[in-house]
Amino acid sequence: MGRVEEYLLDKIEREGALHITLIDPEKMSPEEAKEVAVEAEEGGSSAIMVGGSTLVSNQDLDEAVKAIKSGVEIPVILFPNNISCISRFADAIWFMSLLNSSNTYYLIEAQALTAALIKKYKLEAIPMGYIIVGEGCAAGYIGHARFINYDHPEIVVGYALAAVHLGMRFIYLEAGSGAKDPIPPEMISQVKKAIERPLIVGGGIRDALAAERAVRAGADIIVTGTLVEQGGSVRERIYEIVRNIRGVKKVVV
Ligand code: 1GP
Repeated sequence: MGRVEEYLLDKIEREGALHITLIDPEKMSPEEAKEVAVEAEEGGSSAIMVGGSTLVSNQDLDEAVKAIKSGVEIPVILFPNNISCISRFADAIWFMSLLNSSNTYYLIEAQALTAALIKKYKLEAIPMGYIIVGEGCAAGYIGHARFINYDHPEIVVGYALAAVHLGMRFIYLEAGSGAKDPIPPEMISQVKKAIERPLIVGGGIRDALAAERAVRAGADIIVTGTLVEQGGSVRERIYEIVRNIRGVKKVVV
């Protein structure tokens, strides 16, 4: 297990639940990305994820990661949507498979194409099973995700358990960036009950209350992206989320 994974697990153990800020280099300049990351760290985010559903420029990614790294101490983790989303300047990469994709490219082929480069760059690869649920937004469209309704947690539990049996160490329930409704607490609960793995939840979480609801249902890591693109004080909005989720008792029913 690598340094970033150990750091995340240790922090979950100590604090109960973590917040991670997602930065999409397509939506801001490297300087803006750095500013957001600095404020996110000050607000209490435990890491910065860098990626976006439509990101294609490796150069833009490199510039963003370098700028972010120059401003923060917390780890920078790549959140790749394709083979171009690898940067040698990051600390780690979610080595993820989109489990409910109908396209083998997103299941294993993109991973096979980038595995050697990740080794060459000595990037810490953190194995993660990624499941897109509900509307899925751009991520669902790009990733050819088979639609899973919010009313069918048992299907999502099946994917999550399969990921655990395959040895994946984190599970990510994704509603899609900008989703109207975040993943429902009942679904989070059922997945968390079935797996003894850290559970990441993201998509459509816009305020501290929604984040708290997800953590209460069993989420270990909350990811927000759109929140930092809305202007105003990033630091304050993230601080509110972090304050609300820290130490929340998880009631997995
Ligand atoms: C996307 O889950 C993340 O992968 C973030 O979603 O932009 O809706 O916060 P939002």
